[in-house]
Amino acid sequence: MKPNPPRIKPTKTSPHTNSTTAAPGFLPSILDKIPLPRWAIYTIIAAIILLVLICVVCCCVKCCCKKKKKRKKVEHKISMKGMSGTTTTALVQPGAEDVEGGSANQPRGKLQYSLEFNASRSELLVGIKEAASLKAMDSGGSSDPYVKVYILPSKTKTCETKVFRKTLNPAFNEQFKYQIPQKELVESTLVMQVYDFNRFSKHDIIGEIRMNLSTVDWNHVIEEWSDLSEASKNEQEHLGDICFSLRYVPTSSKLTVIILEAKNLKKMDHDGFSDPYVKVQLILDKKKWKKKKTSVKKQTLNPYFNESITFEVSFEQIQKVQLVISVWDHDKMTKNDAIGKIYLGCDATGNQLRHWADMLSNPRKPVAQWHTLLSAEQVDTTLALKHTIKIPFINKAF
Ligand SMILES: *[C@@H]1O[C@H](CO)[C@@H](O)[C@H](O)[C@H]1NC(C)=O
Ligand SMILES: *[C@@H]1O[C@H](CO)[C@@H](O)[C@H](O)[C@H]1NC(C)=O
Ligand SMILES: *[C@@H]1O[C@H](CO)[C@@H](O)[C@H](O)[C@H]1NC(C)=O
Ligand SMILES: [Ca+2]
Ligand SMILES: [Ca+2]
Repeated sequence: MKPNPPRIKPTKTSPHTNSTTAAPGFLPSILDKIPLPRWAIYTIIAAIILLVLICVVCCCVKCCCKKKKKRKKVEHKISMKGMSGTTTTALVQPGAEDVEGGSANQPRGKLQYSLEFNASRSELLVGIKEAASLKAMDSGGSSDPYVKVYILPSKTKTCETKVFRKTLNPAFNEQFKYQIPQKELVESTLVMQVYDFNRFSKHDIIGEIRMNLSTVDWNHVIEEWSDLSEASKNEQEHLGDICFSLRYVPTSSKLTVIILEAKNLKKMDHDGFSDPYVKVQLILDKKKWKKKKTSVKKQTLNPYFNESITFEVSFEQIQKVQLVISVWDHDKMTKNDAIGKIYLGCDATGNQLRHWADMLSNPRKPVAQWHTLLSAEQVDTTLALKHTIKIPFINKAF
């Protein structure tokens, strides 16, 4: 059955719908038939238009807010009680390296690895063989790949291969050993992440492989190629920010670091907090030289320190020294965990280099700045690479 042709319904329906659907020519005659004064009808029409307008505006505002949220986070970081107004990210100088990392489903390359489990020794051997057709992360059309390996959920031991400079097909050929009982093994996930090393900025993740170890047949040695997939975002976590001031007095050879405060530190303990303290260390001629610590602040992710640490550093030494600042979680029973780390010095980069340079160009004046913490492994890798000329194996514990 065909539906009735659309018609303007007679006066039975409310005057609202009538007045808005009527054709302009009929408008005056229809208005005359409605038992309401003209001004009342116009008011009703105006009210309807206003309502529609408000709805449209509301929808627009909602859409915009979603987009702005991301930006707000960044703005928050920058305005963070910033002492000198400089940004806190380490990505200050993208320079030649660190091209923006493309779309999600672009191929990232593949990785060849091997797995072997010896149940009687509770020993898992993870071999990182080689990678092929890796995605280029640097502007020269290349990457500086290395592989990071760890096992979830424990994540007690993170292993890394050497960095291979400027290649998309590195042959790593390294093997890592994990002590893990079979019972735990089958409840674990193995994560292999390929990173692009950057001297001047944060290391980019090229891609990763996640393996559910409960599904692996351990009767054979496994050796295979797998495509890298996009890294899951939730693990590239925020470690926290730290604010400190630097002051150098050349005439008295005094370098003073005032650890002011830290913010949004990563939770390290089961109670949802950390017990942070800050370690300040100087490296000179590739050796650990001097070291001091702040006190421990109990159960907080936003500790306020305001503690001053002074080192004697001659004017000649200040040109060569590296200042390593790390935030740690104090634990009574177990080993203290590193939350994050950064280093400054004439060979530092980005935000860190700028802070150091500001200090040197303003002798006797304290210069304060916020910094975003990087992972300890990442900073150690960078420092190790700088040191490879003399010390091939760097001690990861510092
Ligand atoms: C596991 O380790 C034990 C002790 O070293 C060794 O005798 C055994 O052959 C190993 N098993 C496998 C499957 O490699
Ligand atoms: C691993 O696979 C097993 C069996 O398919 C499943 O029960 C378990 O939830 C998976 N674990 C993870 C972490 O995905
Ligand atoms: C930080 O410490 C200095 C010196 O100990 C002190 O003079 C200053 O008042 C402290 N600042 C705050 C905000 O507590
Ligand atoms: Ca690079
Ligand atoms: Ca703790």
